[in-house]
Amino acid sequence: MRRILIAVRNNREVFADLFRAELPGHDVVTTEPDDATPTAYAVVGLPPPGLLASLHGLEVVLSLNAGVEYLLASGEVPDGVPLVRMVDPGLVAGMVEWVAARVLAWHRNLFDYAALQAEARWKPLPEKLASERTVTVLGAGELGRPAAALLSAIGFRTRVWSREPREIPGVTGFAGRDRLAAAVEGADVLVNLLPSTAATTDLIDQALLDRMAPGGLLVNGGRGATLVDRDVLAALDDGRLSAAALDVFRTEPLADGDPYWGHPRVFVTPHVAAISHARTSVAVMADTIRRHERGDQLLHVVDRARGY
Ligand code: NDP
Ligand code: OXD
Repeated sequence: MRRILIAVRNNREVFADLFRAELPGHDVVTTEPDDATPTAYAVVGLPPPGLLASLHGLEVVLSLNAGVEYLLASGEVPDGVPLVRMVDPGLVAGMVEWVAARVLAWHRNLFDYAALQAEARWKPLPEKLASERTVTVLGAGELGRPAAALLSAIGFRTRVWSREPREIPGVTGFAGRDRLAAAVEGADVLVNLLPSTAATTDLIDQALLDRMAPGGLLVNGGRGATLVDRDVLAALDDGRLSAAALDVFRTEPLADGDPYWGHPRVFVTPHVAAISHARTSVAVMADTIRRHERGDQLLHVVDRARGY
């Protein structure tokens, strides 16, 4: 009976019961028993330091998160043990909705109308068609691709940027660092859905923001480390950006007194753009365990050299 340790932060028993229903022949535990049985599978979100390193007999680490920079930085996933990141229909649906909600709210002036209502002002604002706006999505992965496809279906002129060329019907693709500026040139909206790696840290800086059309929207659903915060704030203050919708931050929770909190053109959500729903994510992780035990190739194994 192989052991599955559920070490997610919240709702451990809910996850454990779902795993027991999916994989009845396994020993599903929520704390590590003090015995000699190896822990074949660890299901983790952001595990406490030392937890992964303390386990023996690990065969696969299953991340509840799509982004695994924290696990990689911990250095605790043993060499040779696959780290499988979360790719789950619930996560995709959440991110696509959040990105579309933020882009449409800006496009249809809903942020401005909320501010006007607070002053009881009846003031129709100029409107544009979606087809008159360009949206660039940084990242064309599991989340970036469907987000770009939906924005394109709504009618936006849509571009994506990735490391390798990616084909998405109706979307213009750009690949490689030397095509980043071209991907962002003249964009009205810049959406970040990149993972946090050495190559993406501080990528969105003043020089890149200056490539956008004046008065645009920045949407960050990827990771906080990709933004140079002072450059974003400066662009908001001088009108180069008209708004920023931010879900992720360098420090989370966002510190009291952080300038993003009180900025009238910043719209904060507390890292909720896409959450891993227990039902859909356990189905995906149980499938990974079945694949492993059948000897099939695992899907969505993190490439540690690339960092995602
Ligand atoms: P994927 O690994 O599927 O996709 C990542 C994309 O980024 C790929 O298209 C990849 O290019 C591109 N990329 C990575 N590095 C570079 C680079 N240096 N230059 C250009 N392109 C690059 O990840 P997901 O789509 O599943 O998730 C993306 C991120 O979203 C996660 O890592 C996480 O940080 C964040 N996230 C945030 C959530 C939230 O609630 N706010 C929830 C879930 C995820 P290529 O296609 O060529 O490999
Ligand atoms: C993730 C996240 O990476 O929730 O899954 O940020």
